[in-house]
Amino acid sequence: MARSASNRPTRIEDARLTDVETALRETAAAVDATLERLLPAAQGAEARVAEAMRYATLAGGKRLRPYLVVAGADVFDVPRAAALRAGAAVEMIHSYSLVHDDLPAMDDDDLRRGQPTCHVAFDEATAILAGDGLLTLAFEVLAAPETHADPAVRCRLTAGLAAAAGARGMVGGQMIDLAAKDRTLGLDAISHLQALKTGALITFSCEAGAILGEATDDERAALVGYGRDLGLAFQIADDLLDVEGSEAAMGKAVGKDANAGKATFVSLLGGAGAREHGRAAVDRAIARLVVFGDRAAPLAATARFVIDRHH
Ligand code: GRG
Repeated sequence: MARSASNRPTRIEDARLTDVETALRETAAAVDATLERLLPAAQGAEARVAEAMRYATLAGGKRLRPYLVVAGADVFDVPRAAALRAGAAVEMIHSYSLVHDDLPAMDDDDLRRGQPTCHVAFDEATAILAGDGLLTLAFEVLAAPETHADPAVRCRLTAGLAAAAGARGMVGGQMIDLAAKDRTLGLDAISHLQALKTGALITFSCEAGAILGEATDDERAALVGYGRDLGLAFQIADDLLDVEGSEAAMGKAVGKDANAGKATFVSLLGGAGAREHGRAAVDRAIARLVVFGDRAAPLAATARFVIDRHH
């Protein structure tokens, strides 16, 4: 199933943004079907938390992270069902992080993915439990034999996702972000915060395809490098959209960072400077893909899409 991609040609510039939008839409539909199966409605006294988990995960979202898992896995011809399970696990972690980020104790938001946030639609305690349930279900999914026949691969996936989501990754980034409310961060500190808070999970999404495909160390490192630069470009685009986007298009409150006086790539570099910083990250991300040749064309197109996206 797995095979080395290192001896393939290096032409990857035929990447098209419209193809990314179509592929994202198609993958989102497949991810949604997978999530629907993994998050069945429950019976009994505990049904409310299952309902809140479904509410937080199934209603919307671009599904960019699962798409990255699938696009990376495609480089190694990983069976689609396995990639979708790993992508669904990452999306569960992402959805949990949004539920907890929106809580009154954190960002206190009312709107997410175009609908009332989980704690508004249910209640605060249920939203906390729904996040906990999604966090733990993600690892249950990765640890199951349906994700990969080889227990060592399942172990690598589980450990990788745990590291990306935990205190040295997303949770650590959230801690830095909360602590930064009372002081202004510079470019290095903002870059470190980004690499942990949003970058770690995006990087793991890219790496997961290489783990599933039992890629060589060099191939896995190339996808990790690609993921780091892509994650930076994604965050810069998010900062730009926070200034330039609308609540209707984004499905969440915009202008919050500026209103809170928080430093972002845009406040530090200006709009044009931030976009240039993001484009440079995209160029670096694409350069990492040379080892994969034509097979990485969708990943190259995705990098360009991420910085130019409108929502
Ligand atoms: C609470 C442990 C914990 C972590 C929260 C990621 C995060 C950490 C909070 C989200 C805050 C935020 C709005 C960050 C900016 C970048 C980002 C992650 C945006 C949301 O991701 P998208 O655009 O959302 O992929 P969709 O809804 O499309 O999935």
